[in-house]
Amino acid sequence: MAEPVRVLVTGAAGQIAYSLLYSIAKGDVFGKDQPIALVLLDIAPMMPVLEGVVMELQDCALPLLREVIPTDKGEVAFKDLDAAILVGSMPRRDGMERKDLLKANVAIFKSQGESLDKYAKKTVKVLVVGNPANTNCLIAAKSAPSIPKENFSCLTRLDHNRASSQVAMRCGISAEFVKNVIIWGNHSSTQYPDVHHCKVNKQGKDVACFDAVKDEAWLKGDFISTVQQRGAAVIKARKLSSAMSAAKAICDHMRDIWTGTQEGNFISMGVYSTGNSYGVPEDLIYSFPVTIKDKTWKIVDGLAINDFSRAKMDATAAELVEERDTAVSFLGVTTEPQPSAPHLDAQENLEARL
Ligand code: NAX
Repeated sequence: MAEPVRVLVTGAAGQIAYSLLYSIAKGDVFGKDQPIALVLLDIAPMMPVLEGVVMELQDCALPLLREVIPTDKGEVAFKDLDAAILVGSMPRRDGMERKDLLKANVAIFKSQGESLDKYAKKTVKVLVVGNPANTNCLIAAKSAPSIPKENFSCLTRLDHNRASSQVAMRCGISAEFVKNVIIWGNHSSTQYPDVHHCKVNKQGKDVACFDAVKDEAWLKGDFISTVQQRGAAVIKARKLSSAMSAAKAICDHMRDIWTGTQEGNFISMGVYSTGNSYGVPEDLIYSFPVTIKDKTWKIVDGLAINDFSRAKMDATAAELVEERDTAVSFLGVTTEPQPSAPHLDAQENLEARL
């Protein structure tokens, strides 16, 4: 059997991790024959809760799970990592300004980026989930200069899956028959779910999404707002943010990095923009359509972009530029992150969580 892959999950005592860890530990992400060492990072006050999570993982008696390492220390958590899934972040507290939230997260992701730089393998693949995911990812990447920026990505796969599923339900088919939706931009309500290149497989034949759905007004209206607002709708209904679907999307994202995308399919993820694709400004983590081979992503270039799409792609880019500029201004002046209070009332976090 192969050597174990060493995988870090941060925010490991939280609700997404509770859905995520079982799937990783049983082989859904890194392969059914790939042993795993799981490193679980959370903040010091959460160590007793994390102990319970460790007990449950042990009680699953999973053949691939070789080791579980709970910790609140960066030098333990980031050591020799093959993969890092950064879920934990500062949630919005009552009365907290957006700027203060960003500042607290810059402090967390700067420090985690520095730890990656210092302790992880240079080949480590880093997936940022904690919100604001795109900007947190950029800050982590900037703080780890010895690791290629291409090794960093942020999660927009949940938005991608939401979009595929909306189209599938509209056509009365399974989501596996919908491919190549695109999420452009920020994992926020300015994201642009785009179906202009999406194909729906009907009776064995690929049909353009607009022809399969036959409702342009819906595709250009309610479909987009439903996907953009889906996180808020889940919070309203569940009084907690998406966790099961977020965990599934994290698995899809990391599995595709590890094993590649299928021929002819692309998926969405937030990756580093060099300014050379689709007129998106450089130095942003922006969600693009990508294919993945040999653990390396490539933006799908050359897709036609109409005026409708252009305006929406630019709007979400503008939001990211502003967020980046504010975050970068905090880089030199960040204070130590305070321990966050997890499991806050969901409504308080509404704006920060999608
Ligand atoms: P929870 O509040 O249940 O758990 C978060 C955990 O992170 C807590 O145990 C907390 O103690 C820990 N934590 C906080 N600061 C930390 C630090 N500096 N180092 C290590 N651990 C730390 O939140 P949960 O529902 O699990 O959501 C986690 C994050 O995912 C949130 O930021 C949320 O907004 C974000 N999401 C991102 C999504 C995406 O598509 N990109 C979708 C789902 C989710 O909303």
